Amino acid sequence: MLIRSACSVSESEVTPHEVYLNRRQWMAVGAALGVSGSTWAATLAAQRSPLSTTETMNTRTEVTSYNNFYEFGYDKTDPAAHAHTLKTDGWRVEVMGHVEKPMVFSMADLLKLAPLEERIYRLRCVEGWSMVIPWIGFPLSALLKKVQPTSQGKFLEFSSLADETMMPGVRRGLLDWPYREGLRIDEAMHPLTILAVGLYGSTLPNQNGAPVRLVVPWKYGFKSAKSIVRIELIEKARQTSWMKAGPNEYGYFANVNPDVPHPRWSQASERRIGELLKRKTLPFNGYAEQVAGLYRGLDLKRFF
Ligand SMILES: Nc1nc2c(c(=O)[nH]1)N[C@H]1C(S)=C(S)[C@@H](COP(=O)(O)O)O[C@H]1N2
Ligand SMILES: [Mo]
Repeated sequence: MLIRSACSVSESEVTPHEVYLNRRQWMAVGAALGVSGSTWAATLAAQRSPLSTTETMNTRTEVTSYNNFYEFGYDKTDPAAHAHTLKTDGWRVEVMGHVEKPMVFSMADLLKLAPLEERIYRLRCVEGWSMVIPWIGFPLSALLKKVQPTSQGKFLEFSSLADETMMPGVRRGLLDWPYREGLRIDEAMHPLTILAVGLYGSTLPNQNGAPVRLVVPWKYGFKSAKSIVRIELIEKARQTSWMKAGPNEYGYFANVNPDVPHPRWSQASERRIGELLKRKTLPFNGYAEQVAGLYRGLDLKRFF
């Protein structure tokens, strides 16, 4: 049995908001990603999406020092300590399988798909903690529109980089590598689902999944694969790395659900990093209004 839990829903702030960096800083960000200044200039108008939560954000230090990234070790502090060995220059993301137009995207190609937005989302880890993170990204649907899934492209499989020369956790075999995750096509097309390339107005720190990672805010954090190198459109869902690691503990959907306990702990509440008292976990992490319809008729206790 699995679980899911949620944080809280909130009304969006519609006021446009300029991301924090000045032009010179954005140019430096672009150079770090190997993207031309003009591509980044186009992102200067990046605004806060109305799909953002208005809850208080976690600090940049919290967001970048308490992480799960098993390729760099088990402990929450391992990614910040060890992910500096990850090299992201010349990064490519291959999109293939049941698509009309298989493509290999550079970071510059990805940034041309859609304007970048700031999306402040709750992230609820299956371990019982949560954070509020200001991501910079764009809807995954923009990439899918480009490659055009065929009628057989019913699910997506995401693969993270698995390079043992840069990733000590891969050498140690902590999971079945590469880290693999999956979404149903309608989940992938949902406007809340983004590919993130930054946070707090800057490119993604390595420990948060540089240079590009998935963010699916109504699902447990483990669904949001980091440092993605491949997206395959497939006809039947495949087992994910976490399903292989614990078939009774981690389901394919992994929707946050306070009513479905993890076999070893409740998912009814969560600790927001930086707070002492626990909060109630909300169904679909507080995004039920937007996403519950995707699962109409599905027994979420069985399909956790
Ligand atoms: N490739 C990869 N992606 C991953 C993980 C991982 O170990 N490897 N951990 C997941 C888990 S369990 C969580 S909670 C989130 C954490 O994201 P954050 O560290 O940016 O907050 O990343 C997810 N993505
Ligand atoms: Mo997690």
